[in-house]
Amino acid sequence: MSALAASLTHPTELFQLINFQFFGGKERLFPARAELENTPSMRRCDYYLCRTSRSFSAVIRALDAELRPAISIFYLVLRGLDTVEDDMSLDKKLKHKLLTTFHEKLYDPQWNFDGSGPNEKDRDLLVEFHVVTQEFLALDKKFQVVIADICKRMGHGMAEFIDKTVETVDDYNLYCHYVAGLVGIGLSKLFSASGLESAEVGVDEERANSMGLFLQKTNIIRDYLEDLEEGRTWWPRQVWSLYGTKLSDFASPDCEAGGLACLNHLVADALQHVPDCFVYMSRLRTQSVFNFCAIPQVMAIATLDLCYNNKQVLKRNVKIRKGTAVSLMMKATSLANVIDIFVSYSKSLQSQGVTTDPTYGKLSSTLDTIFKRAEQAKTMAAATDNLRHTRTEAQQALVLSPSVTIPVGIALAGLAAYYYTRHTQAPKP
Ligand code: D61
Ligand code: MG
Repeated sequence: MSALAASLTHPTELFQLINFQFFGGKERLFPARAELENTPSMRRCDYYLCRTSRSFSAVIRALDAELRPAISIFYLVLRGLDTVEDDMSLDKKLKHKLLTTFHEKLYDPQWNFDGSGPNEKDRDLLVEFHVVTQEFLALDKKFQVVIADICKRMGHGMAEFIDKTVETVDDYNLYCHYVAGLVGIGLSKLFSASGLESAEVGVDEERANSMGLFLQKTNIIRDYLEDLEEGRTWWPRQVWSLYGTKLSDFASPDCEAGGLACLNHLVADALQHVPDCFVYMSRLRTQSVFNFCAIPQVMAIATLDLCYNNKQVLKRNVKIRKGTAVSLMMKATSLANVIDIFVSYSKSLQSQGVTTDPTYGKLSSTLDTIFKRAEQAKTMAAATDNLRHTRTEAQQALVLSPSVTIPVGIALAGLAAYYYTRHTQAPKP
């Protein structure tokens, strides 16, 4: 209800929110797939997927059958790994050992871990991790090798940063590569391996990496205060030292000007990944995969626009309205629409641009590049948007939609009754 209240001043959002929540908008965008959760451990994994991710569970669950189990397990494996990384109560040596050997645990269906701190929100995922490994071992080998390889590389990368702070912009890019770029790379290889996307998607690691960096940098920018309070920081010193003497100073009102300039610097930096994201998304040919990739991206550009030059970021958690999120999700189902969303937020950023910021030039030129690439992507969209295939519409109509299942059910029952009476009739004399 508070979400509805927050959108009261935005009538179109309010309309979208009500449509989404009460008039089947959610089910149309995230169709309930024929139940794939046919083992107790897969049902448990689905429970953990929904519980550990508000933002990714809906798009993952709407994926086609070829990908849904592999990507659910990929998510849970990395969420488990991230729970180890994020736990500041763990002994550092143990943490290092766990992170670097986590990929081996995937082949041990008995392995669990109950040593996470009591306040770790996903500690019970590790306590019951055998449900994840059991389902991991049930996946096709071609998926297992991708997941285990990414888990190994991410774990080693996270271990590298246990004692290392993010000093340079190179460190920042490297850390984001480990925790999110590798997710993009792994996902792309899973897409290609499933046959739902071309080989090209899985081979171009640079574009896949950018998809992850754009999402992770947006999180890091937005979570400034939350991370600071938890005693860790991902804003690179090379950037923040241009604007202040201590990163935590930005939270105090006297250092607000420096804090905002630093924030704007990081927003301009994150926007550099957008052209790669356009190229990446323009290659996707399967509707459910497109939605899965595009929805987080449009949330990220909306979040960057909200964060830009916004002192609230330095003082409390900021979040886009639920109504905005729902409107964006509903729209982000074609490349043309996704590009429009990016252009619209880029114009907003352009109009807010602080001309006195040292990075104003950088922001402007990055936005200009985005506008140019958006033009090119739109011509691409005109040719490809209607080629994308929605595997499930036909299947779903047959399997799930009551408007089909009820009449089909009645017809089948009638047919059965007809054959029954014919074949059980007494033979004619
Ligand atoms: C297309 C679609 C989705 C994509 C993508 C391309 C490329 C990359 C990503 C998703 C990953 C984006 C990560 C952004 C959110 N950041 C985090 O969750 C941080 O942890 C990073 C390490 C664990 C990554 C787990 C993950 C996330 C999303 C997935 C996935 C795995 C697998 C499949 C699909 C989506 C962050 O977490 C903070 C938190 O707990 O809230 C942190 O610790 O910094
Ligand atoms: Mg983490």
